[in-house]
Amino acid sequence: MSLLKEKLTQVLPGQISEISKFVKENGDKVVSQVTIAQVYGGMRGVKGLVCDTSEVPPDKGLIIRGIELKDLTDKTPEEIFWLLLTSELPNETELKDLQNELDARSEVPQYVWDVIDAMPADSHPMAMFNTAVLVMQRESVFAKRYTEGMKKPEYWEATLEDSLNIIAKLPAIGAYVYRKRYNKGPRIEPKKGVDWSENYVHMLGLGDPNGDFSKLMRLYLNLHSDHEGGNVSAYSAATINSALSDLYYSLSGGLNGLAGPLHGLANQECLGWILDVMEKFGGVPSKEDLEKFAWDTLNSGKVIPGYGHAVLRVVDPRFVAFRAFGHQYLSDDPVFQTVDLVFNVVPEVLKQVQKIKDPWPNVDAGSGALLYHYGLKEFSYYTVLFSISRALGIAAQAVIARAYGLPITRPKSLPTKEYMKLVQG
Ligand code: CMX
Repeated sequence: MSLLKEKLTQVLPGQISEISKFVKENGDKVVSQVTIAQVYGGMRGVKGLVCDTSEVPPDKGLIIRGIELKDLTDKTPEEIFWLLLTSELPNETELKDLQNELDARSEVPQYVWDVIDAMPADSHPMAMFNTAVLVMQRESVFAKRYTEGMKKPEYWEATLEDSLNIIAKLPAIGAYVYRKRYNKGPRIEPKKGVDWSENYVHMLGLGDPNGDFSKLMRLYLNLHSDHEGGNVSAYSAATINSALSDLYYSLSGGLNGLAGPLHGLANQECLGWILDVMEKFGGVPSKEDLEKFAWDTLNSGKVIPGYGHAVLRVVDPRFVAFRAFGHQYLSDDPVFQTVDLVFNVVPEVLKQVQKIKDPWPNVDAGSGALLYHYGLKEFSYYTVLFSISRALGIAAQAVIARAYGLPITRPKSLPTKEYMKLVQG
């Protein structure tokens, strides 16, 4: 048995009995009221979901299992995955064991490469990546064991198996999508004995002479892993998984949501916006030029990508971490300098637009410039990186949900005329 499964076998029963006691004793307590504005406003702020892996207080940003992100930026994604699942960081032996598990499960079936090869050459990388996840559904341990009559208390174990099997393969799949989609040459075989992020960098084939790109990749795959339960990708995946559709179906579904320009795809849009600015002004713009460009974007009815958030009301700590990396490793890079200037100018512009609730940068505002610096210049690819990371959170949330025995998700909808009647009393 893997040390991760052993740990979960120890910690889950206590959490499950605490929750069942809590619900039994407090089942009729009211925790949220819903206004008509919220019904027609994407359910903003409506408390009605549970997510124990992480939380996002509007004034703080991401907290994973009680630890603020700023205290986790030096961790590897594997450590974050362990933390999301178990509420503790792994010790050295546990981490090594998890990395060995991932190594052992990393071989991607040949048919996945064949399916990617068969897709039109101009497919979006997200369509290629999500198709690859979905096509592997036939490997699902959960689906197989479910048809064999698996008992409900075992659902989480089968979901953990699917999680490890999928996560182990994502760097190779993501790297191949990159090489295939942008004609970078043949697939590169994984390396043995390196961590998840370094292996991904190796398989992308862009080179990493001093190891800095692998450092960025560790940070990138760490920072995008989880963002509580109500964002589009996490919520969609959890809803699909609640129907006991296995993790291949639910992860692929959630990642399709991540492919939207208001969610994960914003990181590709964001670098595009920065490069447009630089092209227009022949390099790093002046403050005045940038301010005008921002207003032109807004006045043309477009959003400024990388700014604003549905929940956050402060600078996203994930942006803070990327910016710190930029200052440490590439402060001379003009694209990064432009990102930094945008951070100084755009919030002041957005503050003047009354309807915008959060004028601050989100996770997508700076990451593209860093990837660009290390030679990953095809920004339509960036959401694939986000997906590889977000798979950690989606998988962890699914394991926990199945351990808690949460039922199928089924909120209530009403026609507009019924809401009108309700309001009229
Ligand atoms: N530029 C221009 N307008 C913006 C804006 C921005 N960066 N952020 C918000 N607004 C607008 C909204 O489009 C909305 O306008 P309408 O009422 O005309 O539709 C209005 O301000 C109110 O929006 P809000 O309540 O402040 O924000 P929402 O919760 O509705 O939306 C988000 C949040 C992220 C979709 C929005 O801020 C946005 O579109 N930002 C740019 C895209 C982006 O960076 N997305 C990545 C988010 C990170 C992630 O993936 O989770």
